[in-house]
Order: sequence, then C-alpha cells, then structure tokens
Amino acid sequence: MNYAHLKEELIEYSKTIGIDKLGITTADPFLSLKDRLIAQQENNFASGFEHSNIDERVDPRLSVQQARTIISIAVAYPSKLKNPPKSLPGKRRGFFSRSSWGVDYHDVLNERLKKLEAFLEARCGPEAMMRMVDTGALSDRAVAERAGVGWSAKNTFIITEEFGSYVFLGNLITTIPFPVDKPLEDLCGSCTKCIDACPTGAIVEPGVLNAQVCLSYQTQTKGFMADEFRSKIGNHLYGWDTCQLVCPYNKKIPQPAHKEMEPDPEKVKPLLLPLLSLSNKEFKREFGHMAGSWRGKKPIQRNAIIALAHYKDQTALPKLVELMHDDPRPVIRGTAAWAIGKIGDSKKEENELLIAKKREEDQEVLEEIDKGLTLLGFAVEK
Ligand code: B12
Ligand code: SF4
Repeated sequence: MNYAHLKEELIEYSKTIGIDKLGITTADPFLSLKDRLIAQQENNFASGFEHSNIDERVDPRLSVQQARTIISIAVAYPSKLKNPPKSLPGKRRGFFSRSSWGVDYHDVLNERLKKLEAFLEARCGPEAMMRMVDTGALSDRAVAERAGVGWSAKNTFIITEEFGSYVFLGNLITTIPFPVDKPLEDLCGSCTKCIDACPTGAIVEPGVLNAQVCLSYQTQTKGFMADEFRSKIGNHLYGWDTCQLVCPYNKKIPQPAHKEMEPDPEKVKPLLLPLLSLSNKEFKREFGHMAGSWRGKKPIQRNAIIALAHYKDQTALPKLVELMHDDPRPVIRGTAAWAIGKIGDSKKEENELLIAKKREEDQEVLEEIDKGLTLLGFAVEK
C-alpha cells in the first residue's frame, strides 16, 4: 500500500465532506504536555473539565494499543452574526459565544470523522481506529499542533493561517502508518494583545491559562458565581471570546459556509426574560442542539439573571421576586435576590428581600439576600 498516496486521497476526500484542514502526526506520547498538565493541576489552573487520567491524556497508545498515527481535523466556524437582533430597554438580550453557534460541534465533527473512518476502512480493511472530539482522552490542541494544523498561540488556541483560531478540532487515532506532517512556525511574535485584553488576567503567561478565572469557565459553573466575575460577564450566557476577538489573525478571515454552523440570531442572542420561565423540556427543545447547553438550564438562567442586573432592567423585577421566593434551586433564588438589590430602587424591593430573609433557610442564599439589601442601602445586621 502506498500510504503517501492514500494520505493525498484522504486530504482530497476530507475537503468534500466539510473538513477545512487535515494534518497527521505520529502516535508517540506527548511528553512535554505531561509536565504542563501536572503543573496546571498543582497551580490550581485546571478547569476540572479535562479528562482526569494524565497518562491517557499524553499517551495515545493507552487508547489504541497498536496506534501508529493520529489524524487531526479542523472545521472552521463563523465569527460574524448577520442581522443581530437589538438588545433594547425592556427587551434585553443575552449572548452565546461563537463556539455555541449552530449545531453542537461535537456532532458535526464526529459525523465527519466517521466518514473518514469509513473511507479508510474501504481502502485498508478493518483497522483499529478511535474518534475524539473535545471529550476524548487526548489534548485536541496538542495533537493539532504536532500535526501542523496550526500553531499553539499565546492565548492557548491553535491558530490556523487560513481561518484564524475559529476552528474546532477533532482526532482520529489509527493503526495506519501514514507519513506525518511537521509543526508550524509560531507566528505570535512580540504581540500580546490577548494577554492585555483578558479582563481577569487569565492568561498568566504566554500559552498558560488559569482556567479557574477564565470567564468562559465561569459562565459554565453550576454554583454561585463569585462577585468579581458577575460584574465582568455582562450579557454573556455561555463562553467567552475576547482573547479570539482581539487577535490580528482573526481579522481578515473568510466566513466558512458550513450550513450546520450558521447561527440562528434569535437563539444565540436570545431575549433574557423568557429564558427564566423555560421548563426543562422547553430548554431542551429550544437550546438542546447547541454546544452551550451541555451544562443544562441552571448556569444559563443564573447568567441571564446576572445579565438582567447588568442592564438594570426594571421590567425583570416581578420575575426576579417570584424566583427569589419560589424557585427550588438555591443558586437561582440567591442570584435573583442579589439582582433585585442591583436593579431595585424602592421600599417595595427592600420589603420583598426582608420577607425572603425571614423564610429562607439556605445559608448561601441568605448571604445573597443580605448583599441585595446592602445594595439597596439597607443596613444589614451581622
Ligand atoms: C478544559 C477545556 C477548556 C477549559 C480550559 C481551557 C484551556 N485553555 O486549558 C475552559 C472551560 C476554560 C475552556 C474554554 C474554552 N474552550 Co475549551 N477545551 C477544553 C478541553 C476539553 C481540554 C483542554 C486542556 O486539556 N487544557 C489543558 C492545557 C494545559 O492543554 P491544551 O490547551 O489542551 O494543550 C496546549 C498546552 O498544553 C500547550 N503546551 C504544551 N506544552 C507546553 C509547554 C509550554 C512551555 C507552554 C507555554 C505551553 C505548552 O500546548 C498545547 C497545544 O496548544 C479541550 C478539548 C480537548 N479534549 O483537548 C477544549 C478546547 C481546547 N476548547 C475549545 C474552545 C473552542 C474553547 C472556547 C473558545 C469556548 C468559548 N468560546 O468560550 C474557550 C477558550 C478559552 C481559552 N483561552 O482556552 C477548543 C479550542 C480550539 C482551538 N482552535 O484551539 C477545544 C480544542 C475543543 C475542540 N475540540 O475544538 N476550554
Ligand atoms: S492576540 Fe497576538 S499573542 Fe495573542 S494569540 Fe493572537 S497573535 Fe498571538
């Protein structure tokens, strides 16, 4: 079998099924990544969303014993929203980051990798292969970097020269001895725009992210959001793109034409208030197909309440009072109480908070009620 020829055929085929870039690397262990992953944990910089077994993360052969190569694919996604609906007083809107536009990228990339698998099986017979998109053991970025798909940039992204960093990554581990590609030159140079623009200083040094303070991570947690981040997330419901938006390599890039990834403006910039009344079933129907729904309804609703507080939207007060009194979830009751303090300006809101304070039994919610009262100028006894 001529594997160089097979690789050429594979690359040609990949273009016909919506893969924008493909590179191949060996299945050798990612040695320098190991220390990096250990350091992330020791410094408490990891998010907790990473695959937990570090040996499996760095050694592809713990996933596929006879692995010879890893195919890395990149699929570009749009970064510009056509005809965005306006966020108006009384009709304020939230925002899902670009990685959540269109159909969940896990489904899109997995479907494309399945096609690559079938293509290779038809030519090589049954081979041991394993697909990975985001949730697999390997670091998708480390694979893409070594396969020459893009360089590993200061903002920790893989940046492609063709599509900037707006690419999703996926891998196919194979037992096929393809010739491999070379890593690309790092083109960040002396630029530090992403480091300077990050509102929380999350890029602690070039290529190192403290995920705990990254606003993308903060929008995805399920508990109470620390006050310092509430004032920063603005109207963001899921994810964060500042370190991509400021990057010069994302400025003059083509908008990809993948139908599945086209954003529905009403879904990616939804009205905030209706989000607070969605049942689980309605949430799944409306947002379940989006990558940003993976943590369920609660973080999105919590962030929607914070966004309404950010806008000081008075029309939200009746709903927030209802949530503070009746919602079974402490995070929602407490965040609503804090938001009432942020938005409210009358005795009425103060009375509602005092009523809630008498009834509430959850310690964290009680603290949020006190924050709300303090924001309204009420002297809270400690
Ligand atoms: C956990 C995780 C997160 C966490 C932590 C992110 C992080 N930077 O570590 C949080 C929740 C914050 C997050 C946020 C986002 N994520 Co995320 N995330 C992941 C996940 C599941 C694991 C990442 C990981 O292991 N990080 C640990 C670090 C240490 O490793 P790494 O970044 O993978 O690898 C690099 C470093 O190790 C570095 N490195 C290695 N050795 C050395 C040595 C030195 C000296 C240095 C400096 C660096 C260095 O080079 C490696 C290659 O670039 C991957 C999917 C996967 N399975 O890999 C997606 C992934 C990284 N996420 C992705 C995306 C799209 C996002 C968001 C844009 C979503 C959004 N809009 O909000 C943000 C971007 C935030 C950011 N600046 O990274 C994409 C990135 C695509 C790309 N072009 O790079 C991925 C690859 C998913 C995918 N399959 O497409 N994510
Ligand atoms: S903003 Fe500058 S430093 Fe940051 S990733 Fe882009 S080119 Fe590199």
